[in-house]
Amino acid sequence: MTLEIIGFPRSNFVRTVRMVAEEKGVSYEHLAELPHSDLVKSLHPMGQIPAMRHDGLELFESMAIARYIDTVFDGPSMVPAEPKEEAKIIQWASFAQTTADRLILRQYVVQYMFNKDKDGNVIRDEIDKAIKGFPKMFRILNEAVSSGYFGSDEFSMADCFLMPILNSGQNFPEGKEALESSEHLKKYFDTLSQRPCFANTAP
Ligand SMILES: N[C@@H](CCC(=O)N[C@@H](CS)C(=O)NCC(=O)O)C(=O)O
Repeated sequence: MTLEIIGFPRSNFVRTVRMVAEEKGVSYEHLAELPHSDLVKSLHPMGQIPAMRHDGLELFESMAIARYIDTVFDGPSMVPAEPKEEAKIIQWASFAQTTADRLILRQYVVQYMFNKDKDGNVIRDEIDKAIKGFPKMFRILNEAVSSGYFGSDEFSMADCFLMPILNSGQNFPEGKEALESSEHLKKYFDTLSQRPCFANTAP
């Protein structure tokens, strides 16, 4: 049965799981469903994306989906085989999925996109709070990519979690400034932007 990845392409987490599939060379059907569509609600108790169907299995949560695709299909492994190295990659992937996503996507990007007054002007309060956390967050990320990839000197699942978040953040002024003033992170972002798994999943 064909792998189905369900979720609107602008979602960073949908892009993460598509990047894993692309990087491994797994063919899949992409159903570009919005959160809370009837199909998504039938697959995820909170109506969130991404969701996945394959061979009788229904799954949600990007980490579970990414690991399932990595384990079940042929192609290059997205985590190292050595347990300590694997743990480090999952550590950074989880850091991106939880802490970096919360600050850069939910508390910043989403505010720019959806937190507007009745005249359509962005309400700055939440954005101004979020950007206070940028220096520390971007310092951590800058250091973590200094060997070329996220927490590693080889491409891994952690990069599939981080790249879509950085990409969304740099669409807005303070995110762009924070990325451009982080030497290693800027180089990392520019290099990985050319990688087919990222380029092929552009929204
Ligand atoms: N922990 C979940 C988070 C999924 C998530 O937040 N998805 C967003 C889109 S990027 C969504 O569906 N938002 C709509 C909502 O939360 O109601 C995962 O990693 O898959």
